[in-house]
Amino acid sequence: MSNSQQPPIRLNASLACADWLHLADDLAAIETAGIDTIHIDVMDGTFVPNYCLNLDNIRTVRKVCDLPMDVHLMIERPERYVERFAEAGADYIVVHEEASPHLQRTLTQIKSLGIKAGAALNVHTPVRNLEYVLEDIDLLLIMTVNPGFAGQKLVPNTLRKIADAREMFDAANLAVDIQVDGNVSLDNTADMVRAGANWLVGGTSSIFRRDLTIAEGAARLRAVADQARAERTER
Ligand code: S6P
Ligand code: MG
Repeated sequence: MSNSQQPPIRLNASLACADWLHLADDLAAIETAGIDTIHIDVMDGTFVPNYCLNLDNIRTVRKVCDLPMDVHLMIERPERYVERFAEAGADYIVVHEEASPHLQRTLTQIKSLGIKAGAALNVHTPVRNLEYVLEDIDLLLIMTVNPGFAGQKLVPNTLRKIADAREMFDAANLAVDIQVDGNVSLDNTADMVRAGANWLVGGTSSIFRRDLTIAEGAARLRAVADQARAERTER
């Protein structure tokens, strides 16, 4: 597959990092800033040592925001809940390979609800674990930190994993979105995009920084990503 067929760069705002005391303002700013999607982190306190957003949060956001929502389920046995997240308004549901004993069945279940299906990989999980479900995936989420918390540092070996994943999709002639999640900062984004990522989850290190507005953070993230994509295309 040629580089010109790579999926487009997309900016994704990680809503857990928004200012929840002024959520309506932040949602309006996200839409005005030209951000493509809203990233919803869901945690169960077991698969990851934390709790985060929930079904009611998604329903509330859906009422006031038209942007597509991707729901990142960091929960054990996600197949128990995908129907409810679909009903709540998810456009993409992403489940972890490590939490889904019958991943192919769960991806098929998500698609049967009329929404896009994604698989997520923890830092230590190799891309080859997805080798036999490539055609079932609309989106691959590569964790670039250990899931559970915002504000962490990039695990550097995950850059190699992004490149391995893009190579695997190219070899299969599939233009699948590769989403990166965790410390997708203004410094790290160029390396991620050059490696083959196209869908960027922005949290405290880019879109929701204390020293920048949402519009400024998003504009800088987009500029860094576009430049890196141009460099990748020239290769
Ligand atoms: C982490 C979660 C992520 C974070 C996001 C934070 O478990 O899945 O979506 O919310 O990565 O971004 P940052 O820039 O603070 O690392
Ligand atoms: Mg996430």
